[in-house]
Amino acid sequence: MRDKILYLLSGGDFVSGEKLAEHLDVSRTAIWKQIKALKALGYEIESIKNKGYRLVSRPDVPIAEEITSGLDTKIIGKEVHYFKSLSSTNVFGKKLVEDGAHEGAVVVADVQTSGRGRKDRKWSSPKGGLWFSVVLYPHIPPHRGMLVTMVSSVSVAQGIKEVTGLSPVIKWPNDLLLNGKKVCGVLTELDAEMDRINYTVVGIGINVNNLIDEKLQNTAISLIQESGSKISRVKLLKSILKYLDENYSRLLSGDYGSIRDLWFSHAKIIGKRIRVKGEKTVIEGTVSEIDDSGCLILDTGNGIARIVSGDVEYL
Ligand code: BT5
Repeated sequence: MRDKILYLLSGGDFVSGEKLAEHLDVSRTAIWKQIKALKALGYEIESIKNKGYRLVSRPDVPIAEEITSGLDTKIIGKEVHYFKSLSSTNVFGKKLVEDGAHEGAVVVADVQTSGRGRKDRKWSSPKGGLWFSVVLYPHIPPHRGMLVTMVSSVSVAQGIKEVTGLSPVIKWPNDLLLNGKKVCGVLTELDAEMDRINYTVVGIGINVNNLIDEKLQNTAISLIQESGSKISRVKLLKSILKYLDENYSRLLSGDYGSIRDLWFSHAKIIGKRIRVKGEKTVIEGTVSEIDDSGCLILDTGNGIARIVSGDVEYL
């Protein structure tokens, strides 16, 4: 009902309680209750006797009503679950999968109390950032799982560019950098059988208007630091979901080539000398290619190495 009320108030003029009640076929008291709930969520709504209600401003909080309004996507973001605080949006995303969530369901939290990176590393997730996960069921072979991360990173880069004008660079496999510092990390968790992926939960963490943890000041950056002004998290999330919808459709249709091309246009990695730290190995070399499963192809000087995962350091 709240989304309908917001829609009816979106013109910016006063709308009487009676008219709202009539449109929604509920009592005026029910409308008043919903207006109260909207105010509690941060909507500024003026109410004047005999005139009705007027929407003055909307909050920059990624609640379902804000994200789904006007979001013209086929798969992504039809279902949005917002929390003020959550342990981790990826953990909740996996619960949603167990409950049979629709593909494209989004979980977003203002704060994460146990945000995680890869290999259970800690992910700092204070207020002001954008911490969210998307549930996907890409029934592609498991060896192409990396493409889901690539599609997600590209979509975040496109969204950041559209909303802030900034151009982050993708660092293989899952980072987005601004001025050499990490502005976003992607954690793709998946469940697969031998020949196909059952589900993936893609967790995306973006430093937007949040303060950067003191320990991370040398390696991390936020969008507000780079752009000099506050960024709308609602606009940013909607933009990313729009691009993700487009790029994910490319993945489902098997258009791996165009995903690779898009990824390359945001990653300047070919010809770079790097060191990759794996679980037990460290390999150095020059990047000669990313194959169409998203793996790094390195010329080590002694031969060619194909890298499936690891942490990259530029030399
Ligand atoms: C990542 O891991 O970069 C994946 C981060 C994914 C976070 C999202 S938020 C929504 C969803 N819910 C979750 O619980 N997680 C996902 P990795 O490549 O392992 O990088 C982790 C490292 O990044 C840490 O060890 C820190 O050094 C650094 N780090 C932690 N918090 C950061 C932050 N806010 N900004 C930049 N760097 C950070």
